Amino acid sequence: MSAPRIREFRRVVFFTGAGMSAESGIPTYRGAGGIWKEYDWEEYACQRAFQRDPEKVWDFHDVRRKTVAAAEPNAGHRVVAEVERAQPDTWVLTQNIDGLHRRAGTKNLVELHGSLWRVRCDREGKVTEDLSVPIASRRCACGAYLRPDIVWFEDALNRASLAAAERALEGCDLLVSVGTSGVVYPAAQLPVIAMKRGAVTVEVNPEDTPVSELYQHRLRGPASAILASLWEV
Ligand code: BV8
Repeated sequence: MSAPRIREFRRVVFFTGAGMSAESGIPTYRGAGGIWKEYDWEEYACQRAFQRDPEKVWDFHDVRRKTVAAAEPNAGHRVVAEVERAQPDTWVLTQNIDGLHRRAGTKNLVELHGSLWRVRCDREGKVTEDLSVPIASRRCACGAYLRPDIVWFEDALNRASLAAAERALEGCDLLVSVGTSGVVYPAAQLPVIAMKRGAVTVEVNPEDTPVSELYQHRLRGPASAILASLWEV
């Protein structure tokens, strides 16, 4: 079966993971050079670690802010944003926290795991955008620590984000999964909604993943080249 052409569909959903930003120089989580190989998430990226040592968690997240701030959206992000400009019913459901889809111009965006560029008061829960690198203040005006507004392991995902993702998947006619190992739940479960609704499904990844067999088309290669080929006239 030849690869589907994005221009032949009206309601496209891109489901993206860390591999979408690999060509921007941002490390993925698993596999070669994965961030969890260098930093144990239980030490640096979960509420328990934050309660235990907020300064250590902030030091780690300042390193990530610096890495991501130096990165640019890549050609793959730009194709995804171009698809939305041409086909307004396009949605991007990303597990990434780097903000690169937004910087590339994507508007219909659900950040399932939050964003490195938002912070939340650990006492009041108030969320604000903060682009400072390193973070200008690690504390809220109320005196409590700010924490990154990121969905860490054992954090529940935002219900409104999940509902928006489910709505997009229920209505899509093409699902393109890009650069995800498909092992983190409940996000990993979301593509099944589109599959059950009969959408055409594509997996874009240089390697096979534990969920590859769920997809009708498995396109092996880097995100930017494959997405460009799916979008070309
Ligand atoms: C929840 C935050 C419940 C951001 C992340 C035991 C204990 C505790 C929890 C669990 C447990 N067992 C199961 C769970 C549930 C857990 C889970 O799923 N664990 C897995 C690992 C077994 N899930 C959770 O904890 C979730 N919360 O369940 O809460 C609850 C419910 C109600 C009330 C209270 C609580 C929260 C999940 C979110 C965790 N947050 N990180 C951060 O700190 O960075 S995880 C991390 O994984 C990122 O968010 C990331 O987005 C996500 C998925 O990873 P991928 O994006 O797929 O990246 P990965 O590196 O894995 O793969 C990259 C892929 O790209 C590869 O396939 C590679 O081949 C490909 N690639 C490489 N180069 C390219 C490329 N592709 C294209 N082009 C290229 N050039």
